[in-house]
Amino acid sequence: MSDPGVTAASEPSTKRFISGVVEGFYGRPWTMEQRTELFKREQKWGLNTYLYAPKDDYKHRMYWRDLYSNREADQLIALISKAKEHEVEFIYAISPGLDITFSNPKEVATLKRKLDQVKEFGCKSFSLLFDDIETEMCPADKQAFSSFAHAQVAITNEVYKHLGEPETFLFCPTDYCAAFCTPSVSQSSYLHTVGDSLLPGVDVLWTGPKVVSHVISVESIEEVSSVLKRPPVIWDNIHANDYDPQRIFLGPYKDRPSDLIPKLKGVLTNPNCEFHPNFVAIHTMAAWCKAMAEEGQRDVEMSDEEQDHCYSPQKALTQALTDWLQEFLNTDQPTGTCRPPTRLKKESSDEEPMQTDVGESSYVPGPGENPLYTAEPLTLVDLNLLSELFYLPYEHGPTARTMLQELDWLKNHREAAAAETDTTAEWRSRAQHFDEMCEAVVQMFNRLSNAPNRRILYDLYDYICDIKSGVGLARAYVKTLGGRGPPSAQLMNNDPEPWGFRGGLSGEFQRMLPCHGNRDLFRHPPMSTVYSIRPYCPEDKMEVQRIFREMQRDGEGKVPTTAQPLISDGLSAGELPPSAHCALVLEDEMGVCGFALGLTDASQAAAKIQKAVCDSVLGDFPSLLTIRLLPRVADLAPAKGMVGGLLSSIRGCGSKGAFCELRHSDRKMLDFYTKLGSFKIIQMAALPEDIVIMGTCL
Ligand code: GDL
Repeated sequence: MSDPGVTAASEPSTKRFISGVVEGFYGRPWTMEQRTELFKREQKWGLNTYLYAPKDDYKHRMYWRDLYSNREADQLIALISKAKEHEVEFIYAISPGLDITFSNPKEVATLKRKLDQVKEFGCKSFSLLFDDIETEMCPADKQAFSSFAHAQVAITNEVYKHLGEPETFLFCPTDYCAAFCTPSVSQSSYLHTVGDSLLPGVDVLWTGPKVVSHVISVESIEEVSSVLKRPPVIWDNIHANDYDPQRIFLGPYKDRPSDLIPKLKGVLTNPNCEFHPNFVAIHTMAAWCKAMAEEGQRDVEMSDEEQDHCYSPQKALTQALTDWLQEFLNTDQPTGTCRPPTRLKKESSDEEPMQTDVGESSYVPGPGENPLYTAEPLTLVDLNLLSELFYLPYEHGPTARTMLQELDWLKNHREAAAAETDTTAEWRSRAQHFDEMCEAVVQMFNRLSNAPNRRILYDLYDYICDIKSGVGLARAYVKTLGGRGPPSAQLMNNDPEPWGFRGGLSGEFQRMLPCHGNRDLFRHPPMSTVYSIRPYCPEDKMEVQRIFREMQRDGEGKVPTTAQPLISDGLSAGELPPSAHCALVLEDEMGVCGFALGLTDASQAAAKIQKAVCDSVLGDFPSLLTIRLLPRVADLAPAKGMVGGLLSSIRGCGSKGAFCELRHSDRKMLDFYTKLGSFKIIQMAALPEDIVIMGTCL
């Protein structure tokens, strides 16, 4: 087999918009019963496709060569016919990329045989997936193909033709998101090969800017479409949770403008591993898919912050939760999962609890005995709270955010709880409110765990237990701060129970890592700009000088011409070379937007330029660092990353400490170093008035 030489048409395909679900996550695949349930829902909600791609199904990926046994065949035949019954297009995907030798005709024949078998089961649509595989080709393939993309495209085109050019045939590239493309989407030779050589009838899957994309913009899709020469089918990982066992996503489909729809070939969500909790993910995505079609027919009122005029995530969520509530109350369970009849508490009544369905054998407590345990029914408010606690990968729901903010405030103002101050009354009232919010979580847990539909509950159980405990610890902490809890509350003593230190070994590893490991959504809301930090190279000199000059002229630290020079100015202007491994640059989409430079030994420079920095200072802080950012860098997280990197190099050279010179007028950097916490102002008699020196020990 040789490299394909097909020219693709750039006309947008006229086939229907693909919408639905991809079962494409790692871990336990869904059961046949769950998949059938999915088809019913898809049909009800107007979705038309299911892509079968469970990563850990043996014969989909690891043992892709093996044919299905008779029993498996029967199951697949039944499933495919169920999909048909519910007007859902069943696409069978196979992932041969772990170990296939592309250039071996026997391998290609094996792949065809496997897909022929599935075709015999009644399947008409297929997909070849090359995600998450080794990108280095084996020597035999290197000989036969000029690149990995050529190898994949050749086999895909051949299989597509072999199967009779099915109406739907999807290809998942190895570089399936912008973050994987080198050096960029528009310059990726891999994607260009796919765009140029993949037959036009084959559609391409794409996850957006990242594997789990926070936002998918129209521009980003236009860019990739022009390289691929066709609109992509989005494989959306927004609700996927296979990468973190502590998270599940119950928030609405969000941050994909509905203007995207006409630019796409389709959208498939790869949701949470747990089947039942995907009600919201799929329901809201279905609402999004309908958004354009229903524009004009509906009167969609948007709040100010919602810019999409066709789709409101908040409204879609409420609608989904309202429908989901009915599912929770559904007692139609397979044997073994049905809970005993519900005993419902009567609302605000002092009569005996209303027992709706107490059978003849039910125990009735006598006078003076314990009353039977009663459960309040689950409410829409509970489900809304549940969704807000387990919202989306880059965002907590509003209630979760408020709880974090309140805990943070209560902790930072704890002196008001300990002694009477101006804020004591406010502290108490906010502590009380925090306690009520925690209680609402506990009540939600109680009502959920009594919900009749045990299948949904069991899928959610670990998560709701976890959050109940997490909230419980925070609540106990606030009580202790307010002097209302025992001082030896679990979290405060030195020998806590295991639930006082959560996260296991993986959590421990994470807590040891700088920045990324300690990242949380509350303190580090996601950046919409992607920054990269890399070592400075000689070609950056001009850019660094340009930024320096620009900042001198009109940046925040604008400098009067009469001002005393700084050592940092010499470094930034290129008059002093930085020490080895002590220079970094920051880049965003537009280019270099900041830099950090350091001198491991600043004594010579100080003697020349800044005599006020005397030996006593240099004894404790022998090194210097400077950091400059263009005003467009609003987020200071990348600057923190640069300081961290530079200080660790300086420390690596054996230095005891480092200082920085700042001008009073440079509020942004003064604020920045102050907030870092580790830098303290160093008082120096002979220092010019407009200069501040801050130092940190290493
Ligand atoms: C991936 C995998 C997917 C997985 C997801 C989230 C694609 C194309 N492949 O990279 O199987 O579920 O991340 O972890 O998304």
